[in-house]
Amino acid sequence: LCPPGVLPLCCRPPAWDRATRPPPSPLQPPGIPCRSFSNNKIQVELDGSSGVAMMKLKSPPVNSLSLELLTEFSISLEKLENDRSCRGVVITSAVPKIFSSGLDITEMCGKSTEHYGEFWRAVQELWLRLYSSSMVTVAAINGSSPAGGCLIALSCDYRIMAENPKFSIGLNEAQLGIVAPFWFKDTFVNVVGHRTAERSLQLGSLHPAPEAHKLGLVDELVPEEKLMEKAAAVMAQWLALPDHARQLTKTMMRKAVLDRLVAHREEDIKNFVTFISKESIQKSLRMYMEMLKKKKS
Ligand code: CO8
Repeated sequence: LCPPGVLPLCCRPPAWDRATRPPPSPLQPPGIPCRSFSNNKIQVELDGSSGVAMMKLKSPPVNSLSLELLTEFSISLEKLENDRSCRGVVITSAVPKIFSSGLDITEMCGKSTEHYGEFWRAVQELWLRLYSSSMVTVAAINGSSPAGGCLIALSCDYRIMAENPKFSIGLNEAQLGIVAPFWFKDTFVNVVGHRTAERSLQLGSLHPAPEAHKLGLVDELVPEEKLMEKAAAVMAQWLALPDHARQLTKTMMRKAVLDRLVAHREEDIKNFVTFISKESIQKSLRMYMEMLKKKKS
């Protein structure tokens, strides 16, 4: 039970319905830092003095976005969003060499249609929360970041990537025989522009870090050991501005894309379930998983 005057998380308006941060709770005096928290899949530490949280994905071996990780990710963002002392979040990985391998393919293979529906709703939920976040969001990309991993990074306000050319990033869905949905595409276009997005999406390209930087897919490259220092500096620059002006500007830039999914959410789930349930698509995904396993041996 929540204390009087505090809505439970599930009853609070989602971030994309709010132009600015929620009013302070009478039970939470300003200046009190929220506790750090972690679960099986995510570790969050909030620095009360700077108002910046460090969120680390820790789901080895490759931080694939399973239903559990997606859910924990959304809950963690919601907790920070509702904490007045938190103004920004750096998203990074606790797994060496991998930021996130994207959606967990095993969640999309050989499961029931109900499961596919639940899974896709969780993917939508995370994107809606992250893309509409009123916090400053910085992706510190310390490893490879294909498909859904790239979407997480694209949804942030700023992307800094470790300059290792072995790390790659992109929306490679076409390589798996699947199609990135319209809101993945919209998010990509908003970062790199139409032409670059069109070519990269059709080819399912994974861009090595230096190429990703050239295309504007990531904003900066830094040596891996400087990644967190750089993220803190970028965060300080963005937080130097008044929150409300930055938040309203962000809403203005992103609202049309967010509204499009909100308006077509159920239809998008239906489309996903129909598409992913097709035997031809299931076969492509199974072959892709086998290819990943063979690559090892
Ligand atoms: N999901 C599930 N398992 C995965 C995934 C994944 N996305 N990625 C890797 N794994 C598994 C591997 O199969 C392997 O399993 P096992 O140990 O049992 O053999 C284990 O994780 C480790 O993988 P690797 O040995 O390949 O690890 P490496 O460090 O050599 O490479 C990479 C890491 C670069 C991340 C590599 O694993 C890779 O390229 N993975 C595939 C990434 C990918 O293509 N993801 C796309 C997912 S689809 C998506 O996100 C958007 C879908 C939109 C759907 C729209 C439909 C309408």
